[in-house]
Amino acid sequence: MLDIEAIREQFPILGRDVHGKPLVYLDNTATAQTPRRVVACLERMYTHHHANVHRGVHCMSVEATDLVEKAREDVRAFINAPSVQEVVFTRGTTEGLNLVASSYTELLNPGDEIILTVMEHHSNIVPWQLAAKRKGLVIKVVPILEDGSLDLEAYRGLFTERTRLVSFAHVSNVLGTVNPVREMVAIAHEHGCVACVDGAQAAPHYKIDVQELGCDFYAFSSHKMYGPTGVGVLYGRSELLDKMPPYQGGGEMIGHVSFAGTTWADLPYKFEAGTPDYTAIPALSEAIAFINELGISNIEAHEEALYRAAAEDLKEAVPEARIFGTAPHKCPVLSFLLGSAHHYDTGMLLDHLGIAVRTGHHCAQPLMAALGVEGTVRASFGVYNTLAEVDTFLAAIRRIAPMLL
Ligand code: C6P
Repeated sequence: MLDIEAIREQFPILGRDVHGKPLVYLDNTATAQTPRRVVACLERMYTHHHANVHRGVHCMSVEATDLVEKAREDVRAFINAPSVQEVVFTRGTTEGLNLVASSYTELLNPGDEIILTVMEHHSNIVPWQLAAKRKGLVIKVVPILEDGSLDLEAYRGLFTERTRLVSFAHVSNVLGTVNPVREMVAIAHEHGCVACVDGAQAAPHYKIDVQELGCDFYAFSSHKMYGPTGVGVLYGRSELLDKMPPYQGGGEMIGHVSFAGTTWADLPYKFEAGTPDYTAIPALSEAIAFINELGISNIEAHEEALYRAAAEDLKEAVPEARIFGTAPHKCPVLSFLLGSAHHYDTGMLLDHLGIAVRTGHHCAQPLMAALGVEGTVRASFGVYNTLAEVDTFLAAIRRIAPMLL
């Protein structure tokens, strides 16, 4: 059992008011709040170790470099990657996916096929569209079933002898569906394809073991898992990263530069052009320690209880409520509409009562089209949310529903 009140103490922001009401923060899927220890680490980096990494022989640069490399090892252990060479620091999930879409597709040929799913975030669609246009690739899309699960039969049916890669979300940011990654990766591998996983919404909630999942690439963001903004991780299998051309050029990623020709640094630095966010990277490591100390399965159980309470009582509070995403295995994301009320109006009224939810298409317009809606209201839970906050949320829903319906 987690001591949620003690956990909340670590998040000073949760004590603030919004429009004169105590904040109820239910937008964790967009960004989770940061505990004091993460903020303290950022401050320490600026006040004690603020020097560029991998460059200086001076003490502070060496310290900052050591902290970044320690964080790389912490990330490696967090996702059980075989080697730190396979842990690339990025700006976030979006950059990780762009890296793969831009660089891996250089190894493909016109007419080769890529499989995506209709539930993808735009950051796992648009980079592939850009690559498809550049390289003449064909994109195929897996549909969803009524409950928001992926249609696995359709997935199997999309493979042809030209399929080279699949890229899909571990967890949908709208439906909360947890996809059967291991099975989907195994199917991709049976067809000789590479499997890339968008782990943005899984990393804060579930144990990630890239070896057990079997995936070739796995991307996630720090700011969704109680870490600082501006940093993310791309795991890539070294055999593939070795074959891929650099994504960006600049300092750090080179072996030797001359006008006659330039060589690349070893992994992972070949994919880390320019000064990394060396203040945020150690703070990500602090967020990992926060998660590990609480225990990811305890976090999962607590959030599951919050989600169940909210989803069950929402239907009771407002019979006209429509919930999007009811797959048996889903994470604590509650996407809904109150009858025909506009998602924006619902979100605005909730905000005036101090409750932060996200509204709109959630950067998943093809999914919205498949659901036949323009947008939804999304309440998403983190480890510091309480059942009392779920009650506040439901009381607010009961109060605003008559104004909207
Ligand atoms: N989803 C949401 O409110 P970045 O912005 O790079 O940290 O993460 C992008 C991203 C990629 N994949 C999935 C499944 C995501 O949910 C996100 C970010 C946020 O749903 C902000 S749009």
